[in-house]
Amino acid sequence: MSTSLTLVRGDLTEQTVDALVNAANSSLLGGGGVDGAIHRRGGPEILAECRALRASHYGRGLPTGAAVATTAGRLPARWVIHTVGPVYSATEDRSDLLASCHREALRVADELGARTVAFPAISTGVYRWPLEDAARIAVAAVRETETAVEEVRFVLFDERAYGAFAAQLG
Ligand code: AR6
Repeated sequence: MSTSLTLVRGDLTEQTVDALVNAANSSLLGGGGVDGAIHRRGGPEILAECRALRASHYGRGLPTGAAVATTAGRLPARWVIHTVGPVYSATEDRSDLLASCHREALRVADELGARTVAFPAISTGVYRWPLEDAARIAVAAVRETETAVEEVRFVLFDERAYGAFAAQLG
């Protein structure tokens, strides 16, 4: 089945979908940006599950490019899929790790049975990945992934990010 890729300009935490993807860090204990907004609006249940996952599986942290799911707490979604994007490097090619975030998030979505999944522009904030390049990698990774997810929605916070993703979907 083919997956439709859609774009929305707005706030990830307001999306009514089966699963929201969080641009987390390997501690799984929250942070700024999308991660901060998810924990703030989703409530303490999400952090409680993240702590339990750390204790049971990720004592050394969730590796970059990997993904894991928790409840979405009070958010209008069933699950949050946490993934850790790579910090941008001008000297080392880390694009496969960024692609892996998208592949792994969709693999976890398939395990959960999620049919609609919303992604932020992973690594383009605190982790400084140039938007146009990140958009190219993200869209290509989703297009190349075999998944039962019916809609992948990229949710972009501002006009520049929206434009970068729109150019890729063109
Ligand atoms: N909805 C949609 N997009 C958003 C939202 C939102 N509510 N808030 C920010 N963005 P970032 P990263 C955009 O920094 O670069 C955290 O501290 C933002 O404009 O959230 O992967 C984590 O704990 C940018 O385009 O994630 C990690 O430590 C994009 O989301 C670290 O930041 C991603 O920005 C991860 O950095």
